[in-house]
Amino acid sequence: MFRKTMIFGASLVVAAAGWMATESALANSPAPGKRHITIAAVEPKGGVTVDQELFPATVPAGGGYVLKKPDASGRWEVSAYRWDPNQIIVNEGDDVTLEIVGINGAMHPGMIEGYNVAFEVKRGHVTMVNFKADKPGVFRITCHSHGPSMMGELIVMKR
Ligand SMILES: [Cu+2]
Repeated sequence: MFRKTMIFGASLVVAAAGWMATESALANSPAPGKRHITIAAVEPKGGVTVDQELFPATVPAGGGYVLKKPDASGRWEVSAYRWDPNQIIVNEGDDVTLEIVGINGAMHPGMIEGYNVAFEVKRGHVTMVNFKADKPGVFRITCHSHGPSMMGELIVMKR
């Protein structure tokens, strides 16, 4: 009986510690700070020959999806331009720096909608984008040349 009580008591302590950790995380959202996030402009690619998989008729328009017709050996390729990562989460009030490197694609004319922050990313170059996250909400990060696949989200959590 004593042993059972001890185990039960220990479980209660563990449960209480877990509850307190959750409560304190919710109660103390971090003070506004500096955030530095690295993003890459990339183009993942896949390919196969027509004897294994049929060549698809189309991909969505906009420049973000690229479909290469079968070559002499019957191999076709598909790729999509992307921001990687494509979801950026910060807290309201943060000073944000996005360090964006161009890996694939000659140039990406980008925009954070709602914040009216425009930028250009060139292959082999690093573009620094600085702004204060003073408006909570979800804002699209677009590339004018590679829609709809090169679309990310800036999520600014309300303080
Ligand atoms: Cu682009």
